[in-house]
Amino acid sequence: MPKCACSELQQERGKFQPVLPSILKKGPAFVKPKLGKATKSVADQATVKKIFPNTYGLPAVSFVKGNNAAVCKKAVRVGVVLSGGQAPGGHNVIGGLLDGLKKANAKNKLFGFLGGPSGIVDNKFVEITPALMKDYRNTGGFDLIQSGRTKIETPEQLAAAKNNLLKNKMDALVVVGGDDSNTNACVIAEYLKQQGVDISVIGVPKTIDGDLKNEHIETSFGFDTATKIYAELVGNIERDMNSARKYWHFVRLMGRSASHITLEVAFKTHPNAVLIGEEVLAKKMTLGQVVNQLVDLIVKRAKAGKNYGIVLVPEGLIEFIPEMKELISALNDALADHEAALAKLSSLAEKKEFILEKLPKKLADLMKSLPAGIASQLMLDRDPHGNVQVSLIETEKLLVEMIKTRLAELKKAGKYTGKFSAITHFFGYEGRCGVPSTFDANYTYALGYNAAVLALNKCTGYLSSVKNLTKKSQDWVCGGVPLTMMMNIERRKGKEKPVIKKALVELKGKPFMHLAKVRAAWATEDLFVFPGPIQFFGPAVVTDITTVTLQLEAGKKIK
Ligand code: FBP
Repeated sequence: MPKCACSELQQERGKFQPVLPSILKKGPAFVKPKLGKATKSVADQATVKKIFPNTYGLPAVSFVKGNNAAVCKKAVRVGVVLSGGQAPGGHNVIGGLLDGLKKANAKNKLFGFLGGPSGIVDNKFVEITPALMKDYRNTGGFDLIQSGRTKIETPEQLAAAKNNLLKNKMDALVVVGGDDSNTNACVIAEYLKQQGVDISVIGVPKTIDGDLKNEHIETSFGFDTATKIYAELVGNIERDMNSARKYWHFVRLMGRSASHITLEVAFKTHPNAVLIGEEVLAKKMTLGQVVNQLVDLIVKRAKAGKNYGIVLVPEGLIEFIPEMKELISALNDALADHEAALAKLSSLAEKKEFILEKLPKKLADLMKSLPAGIASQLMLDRDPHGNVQVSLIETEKLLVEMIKTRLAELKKAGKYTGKFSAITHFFGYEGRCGVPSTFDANYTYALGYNAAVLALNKCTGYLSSVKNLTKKSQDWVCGGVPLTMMMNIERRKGKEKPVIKKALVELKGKPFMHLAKVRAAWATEDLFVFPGPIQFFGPAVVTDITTVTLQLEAGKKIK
């Protein structure tokens, strides 16, 4: 394993000791699980129960003080895997897990499966010792053991995973992932139970997208840091724009489906316009209507002498526009149904021609009306979980092209005299491996430590839950939430599948309602905020601040 080169900041940050919730502070011997009521899945209960007969309906678990020294007597071996997209704080999950295990029994061992879930199937792992962990504490990235998007689902993959876990005498597996990876964790937990194998599977809620949340998971880790990084960049652009006053900036922000990242970055920076995919869907807006809404703003600002502005666009926007959603869903099915035939065609152009013939005429016409680049991007391979790779679809460029055309029409009709010079940006990968904020450093450490406690208590099919997050980390509440509780049935790769339901932006939720109140003023009055970089040292008011989303959800008032 290569030793990483350390920057000055990393060396100083390495000394930071995350603050554990008080309940976990004395160690796993002093906390006992308290079981809540039996749970049910968020939807499609009968179907989910049938697919997960052994892990369905488990009670939620909370940890309370108590003597539980018995769980520390036998030395255990635990495997950990990082799954899916990177998110700041992954290394601290591993650090917390290691420290929780070692605190319980110095003979406990932690192993990291390499390269994501494929490492379990291929039996590639490394022991994570305190010495190895040392250089990775409080750092961004997943490079200690890397990540991957392999989905363990075929009978062969499941059997290989089981055999490798047994061969390595593992007592538990911790899967650090988003909604799809944790769905997969539940599939593995259920499979092991069905096979009579006594190995616990615990999930940890990771994703910068912020769409893995519910009453027990107030936020997924990484969201805090990633949105702070994007907000710094957006704030810098706003200041540049406000200095030069000659460009319109269109910034697409990551967040595959939900628009939480865009909403949070908007709260931190007050852009002139912010598109929220969930609102576009609820209002059943066409692409043309989305464009016209932006054109109206550009014309209005031009009349006030402002030929500049900034628009935030969620990367998942395209999937929320009803006509595009229908097209993408038909494309998903057609690509899955004709996989073999498509594999024989070599160029993307040939594949596109082939697929156009398989689509209903209305959708084929829509596809043909899109700029060639965008139509090709819609055809790209789905990820192993069946998701469209929206990070590769340049929606911001599509919007700019359509806006230019509309403004030219208005100019011809004498209804617009301004100048429109647009610059596009995409911020995604820039934020996924940043140095975790103090919030994420503490949160991820607590999630990992808590996962160790769940594993020692033989809980299986649970997601590590640490809540009460707007309070100081000492006051955070720890426990586990059953993975099946979050599931529903969705169509993936042309088939109905059980998956953890994504938490989208709620239009009746406090964060969106707040946006609805303030955005008209942001549109015209230039109330930009320049948040600057994440602070790791200094007054708590700048180092310990949590997201506006969390604060609003907790009922706090925001200016
Ligand atoms: P996870 O849900 O696995 O955390 O990943 C989310 C994400 O960062 C999205 O925001 C983005 O669309 C996608 O990953 C990009 O995927 P990839 O890393 O495969 O390019």
